[in-house]
Amino acid sequence: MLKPRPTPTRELVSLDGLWRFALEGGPGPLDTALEAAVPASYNDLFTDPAVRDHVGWVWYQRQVRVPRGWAGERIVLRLDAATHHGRVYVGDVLVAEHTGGYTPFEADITEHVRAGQEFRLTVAVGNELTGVTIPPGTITVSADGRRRQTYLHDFYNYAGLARSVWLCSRPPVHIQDITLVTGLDGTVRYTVETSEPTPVRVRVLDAAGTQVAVGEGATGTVRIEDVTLWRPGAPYLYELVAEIDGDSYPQPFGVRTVEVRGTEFLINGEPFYFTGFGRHEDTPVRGKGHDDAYLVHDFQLMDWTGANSFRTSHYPYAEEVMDFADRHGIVVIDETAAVGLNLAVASGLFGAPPRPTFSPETYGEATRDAHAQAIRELVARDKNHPSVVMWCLANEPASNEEGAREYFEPLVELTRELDPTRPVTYSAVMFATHDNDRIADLFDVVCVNRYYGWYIATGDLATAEAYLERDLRGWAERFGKPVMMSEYGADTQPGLHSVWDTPWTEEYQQAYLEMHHRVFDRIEAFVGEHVWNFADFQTAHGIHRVDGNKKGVFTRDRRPKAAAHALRTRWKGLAGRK
Ligand code: BDP
Repeated sequence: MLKPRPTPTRELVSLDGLWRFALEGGPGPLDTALEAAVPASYNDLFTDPAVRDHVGWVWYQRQVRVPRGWAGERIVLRLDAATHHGRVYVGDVLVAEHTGGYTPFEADITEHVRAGQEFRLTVAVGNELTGVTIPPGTITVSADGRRRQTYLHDFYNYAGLARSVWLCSRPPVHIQDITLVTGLDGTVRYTVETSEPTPVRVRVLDAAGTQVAVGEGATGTVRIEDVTLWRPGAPYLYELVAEIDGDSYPQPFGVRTVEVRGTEFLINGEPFYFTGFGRHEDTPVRGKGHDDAYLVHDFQLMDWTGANSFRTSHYPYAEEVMDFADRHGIVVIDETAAVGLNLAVASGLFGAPPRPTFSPETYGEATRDAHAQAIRELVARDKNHPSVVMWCLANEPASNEEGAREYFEPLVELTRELDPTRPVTYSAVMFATHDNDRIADLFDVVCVNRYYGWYIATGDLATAEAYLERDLRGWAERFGKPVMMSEYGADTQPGLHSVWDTPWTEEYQQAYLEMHHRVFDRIEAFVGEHVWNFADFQTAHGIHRVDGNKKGVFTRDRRPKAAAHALRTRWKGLAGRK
C-alpha cells in the first residue's frame, strides 16, 4: 500500500486536529462536549476514568470539505491506523472497516461525496482484544457489571486515532503499488501495479534529482551505474518515479542487500552488529500518538548513545518513523503486533492455571489467520524501506509448547513468499530454551529476550552471568545461526543509588548491562544487543510495575539514567570495531 504523497497528479488534505469525541454514538451528529486530538491515543487526554478504562467503541467525528478542484478524481480516505478496530462512515454510510491497530487502511469514497462540498466524517474505534485479535486479550465482566480488558503484554492498551488521517485525491487510472528489490551492482527490480492495464514507465532519480536510469513496462530491471549504496550510518536514497498516462508516484528507496550467512548477519555483504534498543511508541498525554518532535528527539538520543538500530517492539510503528530511519541510516527490525501468544507467561505472572497456548480453545486457526493478515499488512506497508533488514513475526510466543511449530510454520512460509529478500526472526521468551524450543530452525536469526539478574537471580549478577552464558552458548551451538539479544534490562528508579548490587538503583542497571556485555563479547556467533527499553513506558496496573515499566535507559520524558552514559561509552567504542 502506497503512502499518501502529494505529486503533480495527487493532492492531500490532512485531517489531523481536534475531532468531536464521545463514548456513545453512531454515524449521526454526535451529542458531546468532548474533543479529542488526532493523532493521539484518547486514554490519557481526559480526566474521567470512564474514558481511560472504556472497553468497546468510541466515536470521533468532524466535518470535512472536499477541495473544489477534485471533481473527476478518485477521492480516498486514508487512516494511518485505528487502534485496534476502525469503522469509517461518510454521512450515514459505512465505507470501511478494519481490524489491526498498527497498519493503515483506506476507503474510496468518490461515490459518496462531491468536490467543493462538506461531509460528516465519523470514525468508530474499538479497543477490544480477544482470542482472535493480534495482539490477543480477554474481556471479563466484573461483579458490578463493568467490562474489563486484560491482556498478556506489558504495555498499556492505548487506543484511538494515534496516527494521521488523510483525504487524498487520485486520478481515475492510477498507480496502486510498487515493489523494489535492489542488488549491489545497482540493479533495481521493480513491479508497478496499476488500477487497470496501462503502459508503465519508470525513472530513477538520485538524491540530487538527476535521472540515472529509465525503464519501461510494469515489471523489469533497471541498473544504476556507479551506484551509491544505502549503508547503516551512511544512508543514500534514490527515488523511483513510476509513471502512467495521468499519474505518477515517486517511491524512495535505497540500494542495499541483506543476507544471513553462517553465523553472520550481512548488510551489503559486510557483517553487521546491532546496537540499540527495543522501543515503544509511548509518551505522556499522547499515549501512542505519533509526534514528530519526539521522533526527532528519540533519534537524536539513539544517535547520542551510539545505537545503530532498534526493534519496533511490539507492533509496527508509524510510517514517519520508518521514513526517518531510511533517511538517517538507522537499521530496523520490523515486528508485528503478535505479542502475548503465551499463556505460560500469564500463569507465571498472575498465577492463572496453565492452559496450552496453541489449541482450538485458546490460540488456534482464527488467531493464526489474524496473525497472517497482520504479516501481510506489515510487509505491504514496509517492503520498500531500506532500513528494514528483518521481519520479527512475534514477541515471546510459547515456542516451547506443543502446537507452536504447526502454528508458526505456515506463517514463516507466508512471510518468505511475501518477501524472499529479508531474514525472518521471532523473540524467544525466557521459558523457551535451546533445548525445548520447537521453532527456531524455521527462522534465520535467533533473537532471545532474557532477564538474568532481574526476574531470575535478582541482584546476583555472578549467578546471572553464568546462567546467561550457558543459555546463549546453547542456542549458538544447537542452531548454528546468528544469535542476538533482543531484550535485556533492569527496572531502574532514577535517583536511587547504592554502592552494592541493589536492584532498582542506577548503578545496578549499569552493572547489569555491563555483565551482559562481558558475556556477549565471549560468544562468537553473537550479532547484536538491543537493550530493553529505550525509555520508561506505561503499562497496565500491576504490583510489579510502578507507574509503568521502568527499564528505560531514558526516563519517560527522555532524561538519561546513569546507564545511558555507560552504553554510550560501549557503543561509540564498538562502532569502530564491530
Ligand atoms: C518481556 C517482554 C516485554 C516486557 C519485558 C519486561 O517482551 O514486553 O516489557 O519483558 O518484563 O517479557 O520488562
